[in-house]
Amino acid sequence: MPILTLPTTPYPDQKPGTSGLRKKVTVFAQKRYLENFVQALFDVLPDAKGLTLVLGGDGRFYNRVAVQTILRMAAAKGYARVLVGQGGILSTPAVSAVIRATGASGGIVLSASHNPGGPDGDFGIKYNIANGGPAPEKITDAVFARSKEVREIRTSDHADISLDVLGTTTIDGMEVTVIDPVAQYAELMRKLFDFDAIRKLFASGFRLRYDAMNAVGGPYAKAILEGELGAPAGTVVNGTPLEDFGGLHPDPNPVNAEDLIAHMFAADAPDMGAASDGDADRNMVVGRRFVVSPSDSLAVMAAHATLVPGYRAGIAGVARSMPTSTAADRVAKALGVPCFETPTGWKFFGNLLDADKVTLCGEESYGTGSSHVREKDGLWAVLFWINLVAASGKSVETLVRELWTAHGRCVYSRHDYEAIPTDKADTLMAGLRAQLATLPGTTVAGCDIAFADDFAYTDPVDGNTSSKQGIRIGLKDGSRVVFRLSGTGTEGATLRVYLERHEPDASRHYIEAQTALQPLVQLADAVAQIRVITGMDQPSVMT
Ligand code: VG1
Ligand code: CO
Repeated sequence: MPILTLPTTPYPDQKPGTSGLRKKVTVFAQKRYLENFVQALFDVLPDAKGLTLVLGGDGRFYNRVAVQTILRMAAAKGYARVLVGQGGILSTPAVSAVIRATGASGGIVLSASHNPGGPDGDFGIKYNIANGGPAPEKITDAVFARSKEVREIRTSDHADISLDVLGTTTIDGMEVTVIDPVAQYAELMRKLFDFDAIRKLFASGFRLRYDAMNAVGGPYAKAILEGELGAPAGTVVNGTPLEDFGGLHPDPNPVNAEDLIAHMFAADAPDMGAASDGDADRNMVVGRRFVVSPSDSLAVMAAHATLVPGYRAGIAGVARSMPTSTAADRVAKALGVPCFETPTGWKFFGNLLDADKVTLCGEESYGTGSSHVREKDGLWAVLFWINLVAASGKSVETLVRELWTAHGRCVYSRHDYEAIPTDKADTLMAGLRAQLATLPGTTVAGCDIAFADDFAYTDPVDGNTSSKQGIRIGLKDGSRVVFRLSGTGTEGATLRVYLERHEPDASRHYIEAQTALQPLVQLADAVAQIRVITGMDQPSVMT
């Protein structure tokens, strides 16, 4: 079959955001929209002769079409081999695991992660490099630049291949191997966790409810929890990946996973609840009638890591994204290991992990992970927690309350204002930036401001800098408010306001977070004029 060169016209809007290029399916379905982006990527990457590419996605609408298109283009690029998940399915952490285990040169993840799916929903594409992690900004910037110039698509005219049967075929001399999406990942989990102890825990009657939100986490959770660890059938709910996630918003937080929360607060609640997102890299952990904040989750994992076989030797350090609470910093300090603060997005953790500066990483947005892959990993985090429960004999709630007793509670919440007209969101951020010099030393809404800045990061490994990563306002008592605009949304702009207050007084740990954070909410509105500029009285989502 010949390789074809097809003319194309560049699109101006193919700038990757926090995690790849995400757009409405209707945008991706435009003529050669996907092809242009993939061509821009392939133009930026070196010669593919002899190299292996990993390919898979979260199964959402358009996944299968995109897989076939990319296979044909990969053949034209000259890859020796593509490993594609059966049915076109691979979770984000599984792509990372497969790249690392097979020595592939990189991988393409087809997902818009936590964004809704279906014909009217979102689609996304992301490139991961040879370490298994998201491409750094140097690459994503180059791809964007190239996408504005791309005039030719190189592809094969080979017919679609079957994605449903395991085995190898070829497209124009390129081998395509359809792999079991779970096998390699499960192998890695067996190495990290005490499967025997977890089996005993389930055998003793421990009850878990894992809500895969009709997304890609289902097959992984079913195979490992029910298949290997003896969790009863039905432990994993919403476990079959659906093209539209059954209408669910596969973002595992108490608002979108309300059904799980209802079960966890019922009279006969299971011992532990968990959920993962569209591409299974996020996790929410819930105790019986007790919601765990993702920032606390990272801190608990760091504090008890040595209870888990894969981390028995201790952790080298911890990294968290800037808006994530400082709970992990406090644990790291007590352990005598460093804690790094990075911009939002997993791509900033890659260098720290590669250089062995950190072992555990986390974000406030329900993402936790470790050096086992170069992505956040939903099921891994859930297995980590189950392993902690098994090894300590303590409940999820007790593990978190002990963290608060030892280090104080970092009371935390994120308020999202969604679908703001972009010009208004820009006005709001510009207004904040204009006040940075004058805010320190003043008192606003009863809060004494110590500092105000726009977070900038210099990567300690390669020296690359990233600026304008979020406005921070810090108070004299250590509380802080952070403002940034989302880089994953596809409708207008989303303002994220992150609120954190440290409460050392144990008698006040029971105060509900939204109540305890009210003074900071007032401060945020006073400095950013959120209600005036957006016309919104309330956040769209509070987590
Ligand atoms: C959000 C989260 C961020 C996360 C990113 C990708 O980005 O805040 O912490 O890394 O999503 O997660 P933003 O720019 O919208 O705030 V995933 O699971 O959607 O790939
Ligand atoms: Co995700």
